[in-house]
Amino acid sequence: MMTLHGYWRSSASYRVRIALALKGVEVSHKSVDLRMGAQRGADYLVKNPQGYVPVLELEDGTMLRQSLAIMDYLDATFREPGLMPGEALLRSKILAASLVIASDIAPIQNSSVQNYIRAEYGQGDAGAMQWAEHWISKGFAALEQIAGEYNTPFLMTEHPMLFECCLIPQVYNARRFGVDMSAYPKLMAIDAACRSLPEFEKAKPENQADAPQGL
Ligand SMILES: N[C@@H](CCC(=O)N[C@@H](CS)C(=O)NCC(=O)O)C(=O)O
Repeated sequence: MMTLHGYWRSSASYRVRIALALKGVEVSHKSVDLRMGAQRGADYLVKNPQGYVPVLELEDGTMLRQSLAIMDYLDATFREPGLMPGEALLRSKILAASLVIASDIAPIQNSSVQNYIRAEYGQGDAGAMQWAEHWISKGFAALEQIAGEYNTPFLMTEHPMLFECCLIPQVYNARRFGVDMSAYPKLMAIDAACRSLPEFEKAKPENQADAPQGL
């Protein structure tokens, strides 16, 4: 069985959990306690020299890193249901929307960036929250406009795909950082459609074994 090295509240781990659940692939879960700095331990850096979760460890011990690359591997290995459409134009559009989150929003609002802002600029929690809120809102405004061009239950399709694997964890973060989600009704409709599915329920942070009890 493959092992997912992740953390309950990590949005990049959450993306991969959704992809696994959509494909019905069971893995063993190994928690890397980010609060305790386990990602910087020598035993973990062997798995991922970047010191990030998630890592998907294959049965032969190969370590796959980067959530989008892991989802690409899963999509190529367990083909149904597909996370990406076959048609080139739609494929490019879904990848572009996914990258708004994975490349342009998440990396500048993740916890290590926030910790750096707190430590280096003395802005405290309020400053770090405001920073995250700003960049999430900017990206969501663009995605809301894109979503407005389609009349589908998910961003551009009848079924959840790569984009939804990225969106739902980002919405989870947005709520934590106090983003006013009422400004994004199309994104909220996609969020609601995803939340009604058992695969998304299974992948939720609060349903993970390493989440604190009583969330
Ligand atoms: N681009 C990477 C980002 C991974 C990432 O930022 N992981 C965060 C949790 S969501 C992490 O491990 N942070 C630990 C740290 O910064 O020390 C991916 O998509 O896998």
